[in-house]
Amino acid sequence: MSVPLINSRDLFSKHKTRVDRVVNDFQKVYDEKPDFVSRSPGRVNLIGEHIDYEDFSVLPMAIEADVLCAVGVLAAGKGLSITLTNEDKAFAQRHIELPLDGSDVSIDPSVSDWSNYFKCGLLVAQKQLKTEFPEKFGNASLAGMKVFVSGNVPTGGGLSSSAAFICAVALAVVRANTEKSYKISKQMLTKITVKAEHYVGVNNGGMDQAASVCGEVDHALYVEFQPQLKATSFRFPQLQHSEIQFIIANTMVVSNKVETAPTNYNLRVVEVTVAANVLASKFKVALRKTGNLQKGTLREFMDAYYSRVHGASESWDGNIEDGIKMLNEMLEVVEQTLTQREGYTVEDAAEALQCSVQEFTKDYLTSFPVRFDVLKLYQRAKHVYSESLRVLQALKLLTSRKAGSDEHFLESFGAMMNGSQESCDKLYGCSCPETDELCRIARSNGAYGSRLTGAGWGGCTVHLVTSDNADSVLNALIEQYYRKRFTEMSQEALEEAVLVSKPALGSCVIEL
Ligand code: NG1
Ligand code: MG
Repeated sequence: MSVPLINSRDLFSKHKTRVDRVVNDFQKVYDEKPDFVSRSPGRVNLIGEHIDYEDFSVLPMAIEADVLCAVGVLAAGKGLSITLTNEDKAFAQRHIELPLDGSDVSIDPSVSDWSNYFKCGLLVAQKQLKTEFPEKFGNASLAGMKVFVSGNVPTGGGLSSSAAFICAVALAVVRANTEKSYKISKQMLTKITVKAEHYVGVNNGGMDQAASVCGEVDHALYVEFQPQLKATSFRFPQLQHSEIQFIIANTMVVSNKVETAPTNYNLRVVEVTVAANVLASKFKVALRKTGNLQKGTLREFMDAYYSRVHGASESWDGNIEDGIKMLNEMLEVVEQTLTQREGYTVEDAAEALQCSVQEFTKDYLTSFPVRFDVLKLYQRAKHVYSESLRVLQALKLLTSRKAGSDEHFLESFGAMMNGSQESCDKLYGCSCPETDELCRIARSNGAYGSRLTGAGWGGCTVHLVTSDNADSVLNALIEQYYRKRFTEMSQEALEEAVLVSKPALGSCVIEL
């Protein structure tokens, strides 16, 4: 399926107002009309945190908050540069010179600047265009562009403003450099943007891009990464008297992913990678080690272990019941194998992998900067397997709900969300006191389940409610959290910080 092309006349009024505004703003800055607008939304992850980079499936949905890029394409001979303007004055105007010979733009990950994210989207789009149209783009520059960006996904908030921005940019670059008849597929746009943030030093998985690109109105997504990337959309079950809803509440604690990566995000990726390899080495199974960054995942270990121990010729095919059985067995294996509960020093880890400290350092600690005293292999692996198990249980509950009361459904799904939060906090160490507080308030005022969403260490939380009790949970959060902590907060800011969210459309190009 290709990324949709939508005529601005067909947009719903709320979206239309935003698109009209960005078109107007473009005109004010550049004194001409843009050619088109590209759009990509943020996402909220319902369950399945920190497991996408281990190739386990996740359950996110795209949200209405999004990033819009109004684009004017420079005609041939009118310059090979990109001018970038952001509606938010905190992000100053930038110029990017496009290399004449079509070589890559340079990205310096040590400098924290918003234009780096633009360059990430630009770079992956360019690589794709070079692969698909080598004659046109092999040794030649892309078209110059004027861009006006407007985003309302909170940054550093766990709603994936970065993926929304990068996906909107990559889409804009492809659109600006191809014929009108050319349409990029959702799968291709996801595939190329998944690795884009690696250029700014974040070793992320692919959930955010898949959700942002593939989102559908009123549908959540089940995103699988193996054997290939696949997003299946589904509706929430109908309740008898009310409707399932999700509240998103921002802690207002901003976690800058790039700056905190060495002790937070990238360190977790290292810990689970080392855990997978220690398990593989103990059970004498081989992991597929492809490329420089990919050094084996807990999913690969699970597949390899199964083939080896159970003599199966194939690995797990995604069947829910089989997956539940296998993940339970993995939890047992972790319990018995990763016995150093207090953590592994570099020496301990090297010993477990039967290699020297130098080799260990070279293999695991040099691709992305990390800082730690010990690697918590037991805790991190236990989180990944138990969280993946919860995703399958949640999916089963969502898709095969025959009998059972609404209350039973809400309580079971909520319990999984609460279990996820507990695991993120205790085993993965990615919660924070503000997140805990929002979850406590929501639960004690009727939310069925509450958890952090996105990478954590601040950012947003998500809460399962129904249309019957959404207002009372919302009010409790406002009174007991926001009004108490942020006495000066405007109504507008409050409405952005805490809201009932609906599954929304993914990436699209808007024709004017
Ligand atoms: P956020 O915090 O929304 O950027 C990050 C990763 C995801 C995933 C989640 C944790 C990026 C771009 N995204 O999401 O791939 O690993 O954390 O589940 O870093
Ligand atoms: Mg992000």
